[in-house]
Amino acid sequence: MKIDSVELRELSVRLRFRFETSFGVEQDLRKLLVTVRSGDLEGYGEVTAGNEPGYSYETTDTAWVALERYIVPRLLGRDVATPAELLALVGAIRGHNMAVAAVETAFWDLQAKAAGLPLWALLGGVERPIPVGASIGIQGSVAETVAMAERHADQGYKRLKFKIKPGWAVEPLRAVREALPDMPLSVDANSAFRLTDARVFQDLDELGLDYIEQPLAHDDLVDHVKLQAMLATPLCLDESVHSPEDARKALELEAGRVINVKLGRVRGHLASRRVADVALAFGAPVWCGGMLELGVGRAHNLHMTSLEAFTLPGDTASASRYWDEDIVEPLLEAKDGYQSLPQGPGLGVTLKRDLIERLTTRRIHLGGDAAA
Ligand code: OSB
Ligand code: MG
Repeated sequence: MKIDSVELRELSVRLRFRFETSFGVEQDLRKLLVTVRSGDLEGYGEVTAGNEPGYSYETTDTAWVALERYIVPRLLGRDVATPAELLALVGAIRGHNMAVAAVETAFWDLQAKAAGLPLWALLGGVERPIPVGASIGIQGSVAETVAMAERHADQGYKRLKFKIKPGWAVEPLRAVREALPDMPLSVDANSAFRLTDARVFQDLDELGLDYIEQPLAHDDLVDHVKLQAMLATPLCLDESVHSPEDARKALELEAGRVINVKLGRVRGHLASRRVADVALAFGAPVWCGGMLELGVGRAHNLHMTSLEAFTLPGDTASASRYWDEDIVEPLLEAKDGYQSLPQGPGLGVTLKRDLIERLTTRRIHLGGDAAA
């Protein structure tokens, strides 16, 4: 498929809640939407970076520059047959995985539309209900945390994940466990602790959590190995895994026993599938992480989760939990804790163009007819 043109748009959107993690607070988000055009077809991708380099060094601004200056120029006018070929064309670009993933996932959408197949089928997934959980930010009090937990459990979510940080971990989780004795629970520290904080994790180890996500440094495996050896609860790696090779090394060392797969963090669908394959070979469960996505990113997450290796509930909760209005139709809503795979060719969602136009704060059209 010839890559005729690529459009980048920045959208300004406001989350329905203040999302506090160990790395900061997010609510007013700047999101990038990427449209890749080939002939009459369009594929869509979303950049999953945040406004600030708190979770990753990538941000909305770095992704814009990486796409405009380095990634898109290598693709324009090229005839690309497969996602692997597209990745080879940008293979000299180190890092910037979230920026690359936005065009790589858009290309998959384009190819699935050209083939008349839903994206999940092209990825080799199975059509099935997708169990999802909710990721709950740091709250102002233990009582509010328990109330949030009960509300999301009532809504049918299959697993509740709580953000923790030094000074906010054991007390809120003990209270949630007391209120919901049988609920699958997990915590996510987003790299905020050090090995010398092992005591916190030994206390959490008593609560029967499904896993403890990224307790230690974003670039660490060695200390995670030491911590994992001290605990019965599996560690889950998020920030430490950027490629199938990272996943292989982490699982070989036993730096963790579960992997959170995020399309943006690992460079797109092909890499996500390979990470999932590596995990399967080690018998390690994987699940699909969330990055507070709009409808395009949310739909990509659901299609990826159709792969059989994804055995634990992901973070792709109902769109209405995040947004007053989402940018795609149909609205991707969970019922009783299950999302369904969008139907139709490609992503299976259509863009709400008027809404997107209203939310757009900047736009650039690269290649093709520059006036379009
Ligand atoms: O660590 O999983 C994370 C959001 C932004 C950055 C990092 C993370 C998250 C979440 C939210 O946990 C998941 C979601 O509800 O989309
Ligand atoms: Mg995480």
